[in-house]
Amino acid sequence: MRHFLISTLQLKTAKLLGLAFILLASAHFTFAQTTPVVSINDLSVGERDSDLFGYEFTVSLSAPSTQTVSVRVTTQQGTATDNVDFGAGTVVLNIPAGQTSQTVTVFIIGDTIIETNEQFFLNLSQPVNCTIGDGQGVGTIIDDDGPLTLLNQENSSRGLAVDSVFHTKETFAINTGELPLYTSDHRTRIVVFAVALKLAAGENASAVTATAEETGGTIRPLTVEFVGPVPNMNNWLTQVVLKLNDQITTAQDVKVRITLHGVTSNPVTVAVKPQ
Ligand SMILES: [Ca+2]
Ligand SMILES: [Ca+2]
Repeated sequence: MRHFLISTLQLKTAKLLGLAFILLASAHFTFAQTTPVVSINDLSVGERDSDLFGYEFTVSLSAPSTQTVSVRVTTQQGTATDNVDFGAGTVVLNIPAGQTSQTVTVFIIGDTIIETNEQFFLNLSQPVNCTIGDGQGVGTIIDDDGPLTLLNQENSSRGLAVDSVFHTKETFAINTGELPLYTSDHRTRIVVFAVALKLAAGENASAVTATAEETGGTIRPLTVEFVGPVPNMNNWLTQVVLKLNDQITTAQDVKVRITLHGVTSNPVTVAVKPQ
């Protein structure tokens, strides 16, 4: 792994802010004759509340080359601001012969300001021994300081929810009888997905409570069994596993809410049915 320093001016800025703005690049191995096409991916990343946290973009070749390939990668601010929301900089990536990708780490600067999601860009230029395909990576910084929010299905008040074992969608059977045999109580667990769910240090699922509001208005508690990040989502999405309550005795839509630190989320609708 190599460290690429940026410009002197940016470094001075970095020192002023007490931050070290560097891009890290690391190479991956894997070989071709024709001029490869170089591209960069897009990323959505979680903001966090303080300090810097690095996220890796991947610059990849359409095929390995027999020559060293290089391309310049430069950050560009969009709604996200240079050296306020992310560490700005530029770096020349060399991809040695036979290799097909390198990663570029961009450091996101956490804050506790409520704001909209913000974007910045990573632009590819000055290709050597390659041509540029998708030359712009879009970085979206997902704010985590706004209201605790459960995700809906697109254009719907219905919750984004899946069975925790089978990943099937609603309707969810509350009591699955003899099947499945994964739990002795045969009660279904569902996963709902939240943004801006921030556990304090040392906290776990016990800090979160959940309810299901029946169509008649009765509030049923739901046991919160797990709260944690969704893997490979760069820390912006949290999964919450809820055990359904068999005091709900008729098939219906219920409104699910979660609460953390005295703040309750939006309701999302989920269809359930007793077995
Ligand atoms: Ca934040
Ligand atoms: Ca923020």
